[in-house]
Amino acid sequence: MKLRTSATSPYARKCVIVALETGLASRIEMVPTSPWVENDLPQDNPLGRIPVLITNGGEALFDSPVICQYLDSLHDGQRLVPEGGAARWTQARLEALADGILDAAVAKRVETAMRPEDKRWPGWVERQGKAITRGLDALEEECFAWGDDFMIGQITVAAALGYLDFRFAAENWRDRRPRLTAWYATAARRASVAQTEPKE
Ligand SMILES: N[C@@H](CCC(=O)N[C@@H](CS)C(=O)NCC(=O)O)C(=O)O
Repeated sequence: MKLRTSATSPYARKCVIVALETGLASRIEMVPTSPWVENDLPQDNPLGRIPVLITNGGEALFDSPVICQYLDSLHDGQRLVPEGGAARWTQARLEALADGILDAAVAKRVETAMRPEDKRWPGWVERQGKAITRGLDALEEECFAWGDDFMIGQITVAAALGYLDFRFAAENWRDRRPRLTAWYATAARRASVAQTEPKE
């Protein structure tokens, strides 16, 4: 299998964490790909986004939730994406919440760091910022219930918090969120999380 990935993409990071947690990483060739430069990425994903997983059968899978589900179907260990029961929906919702924080943070990053200054829209940045704040506040309320779980929902939360540290460190998401801060301090020590810290 090949994973089109980048060391800065939090969505790709989710997939690599799943690969490490499930022991599949050695079966995946990492193919560094930037979605922002002209290349053949659209041949694999018409949306021009990473991550994309090319299976051994040659199928190109995207986006990150689909790739994580696929990887989780390839091992015999503890499922990271629960197959059924209440846990399935709890994890799916948490993944959607953390992916949504990421979507807002990536949109804010594009608006503040990539869009030409004369074309920026401060109201859009403010809207994304509010979504991030509300999402983090929800995680602060909910994280006490996670216990030792580190499944697809918590993996996505770790990717989201790591991205905020990477791109928006000055905004200090830890402020007034002691439970989430403590949870992430523990999660960040896992080998799969520590090894995938984002870098330029
Ligand atoms: N929902 C997608 C989001 C993927 C995504 O937005 N990836 C970014 C890199 S972090 C990208 O490729 N952006 C290029 C673009 O949107 O044109 C997923 O979960 O994989």
